[in-house]
Amino acid sequence: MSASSDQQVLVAAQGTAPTTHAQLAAWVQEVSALTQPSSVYWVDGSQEENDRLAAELVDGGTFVRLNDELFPHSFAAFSDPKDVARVEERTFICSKEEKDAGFTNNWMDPAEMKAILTDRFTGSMRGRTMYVIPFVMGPLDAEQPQYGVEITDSAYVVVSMRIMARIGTDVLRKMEAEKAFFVPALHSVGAPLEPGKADVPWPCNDEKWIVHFPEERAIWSYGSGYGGNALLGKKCYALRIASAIARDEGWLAEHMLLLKLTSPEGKAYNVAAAFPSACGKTNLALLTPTVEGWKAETLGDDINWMRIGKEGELRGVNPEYGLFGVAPGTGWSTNPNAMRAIAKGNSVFTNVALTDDGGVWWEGMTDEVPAHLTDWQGNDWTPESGSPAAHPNSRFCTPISQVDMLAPEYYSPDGVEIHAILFGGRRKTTIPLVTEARSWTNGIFMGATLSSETTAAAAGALGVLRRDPMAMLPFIGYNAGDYLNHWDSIAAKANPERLPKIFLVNWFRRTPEGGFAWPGFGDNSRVLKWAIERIEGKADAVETPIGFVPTGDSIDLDGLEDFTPADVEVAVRVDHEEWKTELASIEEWFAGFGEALPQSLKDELAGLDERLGA
Ligand code: GTP
Ligand code: SPV
Ligand code: MN
Repeated sequence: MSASSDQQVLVAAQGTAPTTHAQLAAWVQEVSALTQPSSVYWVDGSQEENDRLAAELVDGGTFVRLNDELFPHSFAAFSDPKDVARVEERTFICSKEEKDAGFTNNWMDPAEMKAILTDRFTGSMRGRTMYVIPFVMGPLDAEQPQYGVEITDSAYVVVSMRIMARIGTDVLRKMEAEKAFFVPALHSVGAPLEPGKADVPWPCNDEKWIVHFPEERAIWSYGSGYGGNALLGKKCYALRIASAIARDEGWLAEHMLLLKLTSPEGKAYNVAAAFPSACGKTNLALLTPTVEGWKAETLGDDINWMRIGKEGELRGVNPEYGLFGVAPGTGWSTNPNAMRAIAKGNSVFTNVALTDDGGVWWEGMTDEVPAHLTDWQGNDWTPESGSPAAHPNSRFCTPISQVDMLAPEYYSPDGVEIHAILFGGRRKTTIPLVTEARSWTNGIFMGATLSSETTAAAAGALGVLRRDPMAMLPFIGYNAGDYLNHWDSIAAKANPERLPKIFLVNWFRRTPEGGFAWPGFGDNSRVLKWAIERIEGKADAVETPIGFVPTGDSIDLDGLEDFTPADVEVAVRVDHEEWKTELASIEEWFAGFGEALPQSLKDELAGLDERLGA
């Protein structure tokens, strides 16, 4: 029997008509013929199914079941040490024309790429189950639900996708009823199991391909089981493919957290903030304000889809369903809200350390370091070991519904009006704690020139300074010049009175002595308070060549020990020499865009040059 007729039998055997959606049925058929799994399974998204898959993952050695009293219904997984983060060098945008991918993306001709991938996917699921996961990014009752279907040969991906996105039969039925378009997202770990061969806990392939076809709205991911490489609803769909859809339809898909703040007077403000990977989004999204009388509520921690509302206001929706947060640095003192969400259970931890009583630990979780652990690579670990117990990009994957401070508007398909946008990066020098943009266009300039030192969230060197426009460098699914033009076009569609104010922030600046110039975490509420008081026209600021920075005493330092207005002045200082160097670096970055750079940003650069003077 040929592989394809073999597969027809399999699909039929799993329920005579698993779907009435003709394109979906055809695609599943085609993929199973190509990848030749031993069975095809349609994911229903139920708790029973999840428990069964988790039990299988425990039996297979992928999952360690955690102590139920410490972390109910929770599991730890440990990846292959070569599969621990997103792989930007192996990430491709395969538009028909190279110029549509632009100079910031890897590109290959779609037909050439399909030929390579077809070869890799041929038989890639042999000996494994092929799971079909119907999902939707954003609420299912949205005006136009954004559907996807991930096909994967990894049960770890199924269990994780159930936390990160709305999945299963409800989604499938609505998709069928609407005969809706869906993004086909194909994933294989690229490790076929030969008959009689034992599986490994974390199958993957040394060769990885994370490939997007923006015109077709399709995703093919091969060789990795980790995070953004494998949970295709997240970065691949909700950012890369969605950004291309958003450009065509006049909206924005952004790498942003969403936070609702209520002032002591009871006025609510929604803040969106774009920081590169591992630069503080989840922490700010789950902030406990240290400043009196202010309330914070979470709307989203990683992705924000923004549209222009009926009154010309900018509105944001979080398309995700869970948190996929950096574990190290998340602790009871820095982020108790995340810790409380995690403690409710129903979580998957990847590459953290195990405690002797069946719990998990990572650097920064508790002030006290356990005397003994099993590190993420399975070795005995003590504080003397000299290596981190948890991988720096280890993650917790937890339902967002478990966040106590979740704003009720999270569930609203219309989202919330955005009142302020922050752009921020990890910079030891130059960039002040906070700077208010001179105008909307000046704010876009801040976003377009955003820069940050690289982190463990992507494979490659750490601490290397790079430009990361709107924190989207690895996630723009098309030409970055077109992306900046798209941002530039938003104002014309919006009500100018309702455009958010834009701020540039840097929680990571150092003092001349080498310590952090700002305490960060919950105290970032003090910076947010200043930003909102700027919107309200209440707080003081100093005009500088780069924008408006707080005066030393305009930041509320009440209750903050050992931190004075003079320290604020250090944190917000605009150093002329540093900015001359920065200007040269921005000129170099802009030169890469050539003619694609919007005129408005050329004008902003010229204005900055002039204001900085000699
Ligand atoms: P991704 O999930 O990769 O997109 O990361 P993220 O932007 O959500 O970053 P996250 O909030 O997880 O923070 C990453 C790291 O930065 C953690 O180790 C935090 O402890 C640290 N961090 C976050 N906020 C602050 C801050 O205000 N000050 C300092 N010094 N460190 C911070
Ligand atoms: C990021 O790197 O920005 C993340 C983690 O949020 S991942 O899902 O792996 O992309
Ligand atoms: Mn992220």
